[in-house]
Amino acid sequence: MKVFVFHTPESTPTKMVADCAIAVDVLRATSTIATALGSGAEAVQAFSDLDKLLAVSETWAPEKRIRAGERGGSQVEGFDFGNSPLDCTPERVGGRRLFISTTNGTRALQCIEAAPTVLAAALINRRAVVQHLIQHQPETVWIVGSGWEGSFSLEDTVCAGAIVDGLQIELGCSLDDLAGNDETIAAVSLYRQWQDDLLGLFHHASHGKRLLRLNIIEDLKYCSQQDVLDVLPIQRELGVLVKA
Ligand code: 3SL
Repeated sequence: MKVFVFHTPESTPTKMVADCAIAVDVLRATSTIATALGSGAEAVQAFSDLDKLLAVSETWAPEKRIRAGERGGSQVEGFDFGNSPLDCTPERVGGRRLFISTTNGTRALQCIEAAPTVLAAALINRRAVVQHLIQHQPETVWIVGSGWEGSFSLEDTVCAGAIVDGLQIELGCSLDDLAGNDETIAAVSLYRQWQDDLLGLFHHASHGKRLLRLNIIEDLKYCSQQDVLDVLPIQRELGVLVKA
C-alpha cells in the first residue's frame, strides 16, 4: 500500500485515479458527513453546485430530505442547515437524506468521485478509515485535503498525517514503506507535532480563525476530537455516500 497526500484538490493528478481516494475537510464538511451518517441519515448526497442540489432534492419529499448549504462559512439563505456537524442530531437527520454543498469539501469529493473506492475522513472518524485501509489493503491511496479555495489547510493535512500515523502503527512498517510522496511525510510530521493539541492548531489555522470570527467555537472543539465516531462514509454511487 502506497499513500499519497495532496494538500488541495487542485494538486491531484488529472490523468489517473487511486484505488482508494479519501476526501478530508475537517472544518467542517467531512466531519458533518460522518456525523450525519452516525446519526442515522439515510445517505449524504454531495454537490459543488447549489442550484443542482436544489433541483435534485426537489424530487424528494420534504420530510425525507435536509438541505445543507454553506458559503464563506455561513448558512446559505433558504437552506435547512449550514455546515455544522452539531446540527446533525438523530432527531433532525434520522431516516433523511442530507443534500449538502459547501465551499471546498464537496468540491474535493467531486474531484475524486471516479475512484473505485471513495471515502470521507475527518479526525473524529480517523480510526474507522485506518481500519478500512488495513482490511482492504488498496495498492494506491490518495488522501486529498479540501483546503480553502485552492490554498493549503493545516487541519486537513494534519488529519492526513493522523491517518498515515495510524496505518504505520498498525502495520509496524517504516514511513518510507508507506509514503508515496513527500507530502505524506510532511503530513505525518505535522501530526506528530500537534497530536496532543489539535484544537490549539485549529486556532492557528486560517480557516479556524475564520470560523472563530463567526463565533463557531463549539464546532472547532467537536471537530478536533480523534476517533470518537466509528462511522465510515463510503461512496455507493456518484456523489452519494452511505455508512459502510
Ligand atoms: O469549505 C468547506 O467545504 C466548509 O467545510 C467550510 S465551513 O467550515 O463550512 O465554513
